[in-house]
Amino acid sequence: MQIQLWREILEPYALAIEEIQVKFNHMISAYRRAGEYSPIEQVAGRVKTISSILEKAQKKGISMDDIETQIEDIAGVRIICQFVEDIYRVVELIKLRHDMRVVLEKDYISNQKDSGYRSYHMIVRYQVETVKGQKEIPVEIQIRTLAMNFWATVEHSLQYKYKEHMPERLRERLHNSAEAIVMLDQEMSSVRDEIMDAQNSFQVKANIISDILNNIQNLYKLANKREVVKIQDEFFRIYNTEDLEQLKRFGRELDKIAEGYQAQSL
Ligand code: 0O2
Repeated sequence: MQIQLWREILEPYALAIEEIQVKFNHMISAYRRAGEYSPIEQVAGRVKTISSILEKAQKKGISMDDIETQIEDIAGVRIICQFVEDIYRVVELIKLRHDMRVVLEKDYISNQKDSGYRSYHMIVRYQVETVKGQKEIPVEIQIRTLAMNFWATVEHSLQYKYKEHMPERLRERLHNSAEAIVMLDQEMSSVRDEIMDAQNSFQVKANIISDILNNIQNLYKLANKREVVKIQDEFFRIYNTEDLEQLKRFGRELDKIAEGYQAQSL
């Protein structure tokens, strides 16, 4: 890695991260639009700063020329899930993809690190198209629960502050809190089905309401205004009953009415 060119060298890494984030975010929206539970809750990405790249290279005794081949987390994507079960589902989904090739997996959930760190890591190789041609980029994907992420974020900042000199009492507290996080994840998993049901019906309701409102808005352009106002009043009446089945029926009937008007307008 030529240090004076580091901005240029890191560009394809930034591109890889942007593309991968778009793809995972699209996956979240696709699940939600279909009224299904998304195993991915959030996605974030970053290119390692040049100072952390140099620090890691120095720590691991990697020469400047070998940085690009030896440091595999220059591009990093973090996937946050609600439940531990979702992490393994995401791992399988990634393995099925044709646009990223998994070259390494580290399961720090089954094999918790001594620090207490838990997360599932994958190194994938991802191809980008740059103005200079194609380039295959290694990307580290860290998959963890919201609870694991909370712990790792706090611990990471303390590590940054103390380096190798973390006070023993603090280290012990972090160990204890890591155990509490394991328990929290287990507790949440035990009510996973119930939480997923609640979230699904929330999403289904949101999708139905959005479809109904779209139809009503379109009908304002196509149908008699008095008739649309009547439909709208009926929608508010059903909405206030909080009866999802009635709302679904109303949505289906409105679809037919909207289709009828659309056919007439052609
Ligand atoms: P940053 O700032 O997040 O990029 P290592 O030899 O342990 O330094 P290795 O072998 O390259 O790292 O891979 P490993 O162990 O899978 O860890 C890579 C990344 O996982 C780290 O990147 C952290 O992001 C995260 N990680 C690993 N162990 C811990 C831990 O004990 N606590 C926290 N909070 N995060 C951890 P970087 O480069 O260390 O840091």
